[in-house]
Amino acid sequence: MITGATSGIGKACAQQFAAGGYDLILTGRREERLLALKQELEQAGDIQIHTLCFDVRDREAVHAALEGLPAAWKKIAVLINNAGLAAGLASVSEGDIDDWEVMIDTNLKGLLYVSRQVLPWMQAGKKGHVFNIGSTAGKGVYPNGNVYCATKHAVDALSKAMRIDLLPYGIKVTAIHPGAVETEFSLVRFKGDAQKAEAVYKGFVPLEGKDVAEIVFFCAGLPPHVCINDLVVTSTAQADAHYFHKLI
Ligand code: NDP
Ligand code: 8X3
Repeated sequence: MITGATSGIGKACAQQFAAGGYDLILTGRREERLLALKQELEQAGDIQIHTLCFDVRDREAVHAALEGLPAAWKKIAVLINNAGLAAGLASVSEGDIDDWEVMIDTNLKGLLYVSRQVLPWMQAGKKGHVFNIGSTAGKGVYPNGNVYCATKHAVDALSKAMRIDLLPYGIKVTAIHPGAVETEFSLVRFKGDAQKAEAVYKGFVPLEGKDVAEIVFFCAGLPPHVCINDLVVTSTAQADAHYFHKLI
């Protein structure tokens, strides 16, 4: 099951796991994209795709969508908590409080709502693998990134905590912390301003969604006794949350 499969890292994970023969539950708010991806992936391989259209911020909708899954689909082997976003880039004194709410509700509470629903099913089967997509912004901070960075620090903390809680059930928890990946992320952050979004990836070769997806797939394929707990991956031009070597 992949949250936020309509774009970027989540979509690339869907393509990667589909190519690896996994049946998939794909979620997001943009139904037409989910259906197009389902058609593309089912045509390409002998797999089944179940799509669920909901907003991860909507606690009732998360519950209803997942409870409504047919029993066979509730045997989730891998959960990729990927849905997330940044909204705005401004100092704490100037930030838009609505943007803060959206980031906290999506990146933190949404991840919790989905996990709260799926984890008991994994626990019942005494196996499973949870991937939380954090960020280099969860390991360090950068100017005006304040609340986004705080949500990703929280994802980092939750991943550590989930790992401990799930240890008795043999469930793996892998936190993946990518640096800059060229997706719709910056377009969303800058509210559709394509020029601002493109500028983020100028002067260096950023990661692509596929780069992250390949790593997630590799981690998911490790033997049952091996777990990569925490993984930071950046473009070769990025050293940490803040420091880039850009040729511009
Ligand atoms: P995209 O904007 O390309 O994709 C974001 C995905 O999240 C979309 O599928 C979107 O689906 C989904 N999503 C967002 N809000 C909601 C919501 N409220 N309910 C349900 N789904 C939602 O960005 P990325 O692929 O880059 O981002 C994926 C994850 O990776 C995020 O958690 C992001 O923070 C993280 N990340 C991104 C990096 C980057 O540089 N791009 C680097 C490090 C981490 P829809 O709009 O259809 O609902
Ligand atoms: C997304 C990458 O650098 O915009 O997490 O925070 S960054």
